[in-house]
Amino acid sequence: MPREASPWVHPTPAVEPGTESGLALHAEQVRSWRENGFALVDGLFPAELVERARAESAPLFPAAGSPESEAVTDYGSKGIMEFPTPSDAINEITLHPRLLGAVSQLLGVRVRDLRLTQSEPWPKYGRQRRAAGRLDNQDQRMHVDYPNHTLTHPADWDSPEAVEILLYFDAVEDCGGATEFVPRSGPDDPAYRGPLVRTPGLAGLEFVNDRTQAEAYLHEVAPDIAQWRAANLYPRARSVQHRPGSALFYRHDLWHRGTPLRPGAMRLLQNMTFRRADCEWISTLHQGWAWAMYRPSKVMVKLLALGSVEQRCVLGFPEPGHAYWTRGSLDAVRARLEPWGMDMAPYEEAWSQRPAAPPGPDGSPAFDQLREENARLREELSALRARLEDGPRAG
Ligand SMILES: O=C(O)CCC(=O)C(=O)O
Ligand SMILES: [Fe+2]
Repeated sequence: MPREASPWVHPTPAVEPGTESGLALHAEQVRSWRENGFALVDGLFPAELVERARAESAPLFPAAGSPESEAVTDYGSKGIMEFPTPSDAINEITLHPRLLGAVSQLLGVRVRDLRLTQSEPWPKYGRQRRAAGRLDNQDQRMHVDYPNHTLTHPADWDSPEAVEILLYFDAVEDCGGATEFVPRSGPDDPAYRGPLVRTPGLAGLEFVNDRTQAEAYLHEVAPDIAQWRAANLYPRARSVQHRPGSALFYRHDLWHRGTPLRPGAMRLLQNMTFRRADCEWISTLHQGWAWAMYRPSKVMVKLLALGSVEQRCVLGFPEPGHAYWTRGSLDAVRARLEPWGMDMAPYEEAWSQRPAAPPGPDGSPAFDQLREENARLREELSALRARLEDGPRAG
């Protein structure tokens, strides 16, 4: 019996750029994310940027309908498009002030207190075969994303730690395969009464991605879980209606799944996650930003040097006024990054206005002060030496 399509959820427009409030999301979008677990938003990015991101990414992946595409059976870009990517547009989207602003609104923290942990465009294809069998992602089982993002379990619903995003580069009418999700109805929603472990891959259950095989497996080994999912998750699914540039803001604890694309179609989207700086148990999915600093393209060095203070913070760079900054580290980082255009002024300024260091426990001057005093004495000494050495020649 063919499955009935789930009811659609349509995107709502973001705040117009340049509006006085400077905010990116409307209050209702923030409320929906905080209470119902999702906000589906249009118009966050300029259309031109979204088009460019697609144009710069698509050629790096197998073409729609190609034999190679039949072998792409899971999430990801196989490393080739992990942030920082060869596509300027993908990188620009990742650190776009409107996106960072939206995430900061959702989590209720400053942009400086956000950290990027995932940014990667990846393709999905409407394939003839389910080449990966139980692990195939064409028709996914209902799942939550937290198991491979965090070492723990998402904190209580009202203390969200991270925002995950699917930014679509296609219209759902063209590619099919709408993402489905289960909106949380409120604090008493049985689907969201934790712990969220009634899913393959967790709590002793094997990992199975394919919906049919996952539910059959659960039916066999944990029939109560299969029944619970059949009653509480699948019937309540809603489908994401998207066009290029629509962004689904969701959470690591939102039930959702990918559904089969139209045969022969390709869908490209950019997956991103930002966590709160204090949630270290949420891992960075990629190799890490410093690892990319040696790339011949210098893409990472430039992003860091030419980015804003906020954008650098999102990559883990210490903010102005952070204890990392001392006379020594300011000079050293300047030496490393100024040749690439880095402006150290905000860091210098915060340092020059730093409060006096409190004395050590025994009343002795603090380490920082001693270091400064040492540096001053060293300078005096070398000036004296220079004068002594110059002396005889001058005289
Ligand atoms: O393909 C989709 O629409 C959703 C993908 C997804 O949820 C996942 O890969 O974890
Ligand atoms: Fe997912």
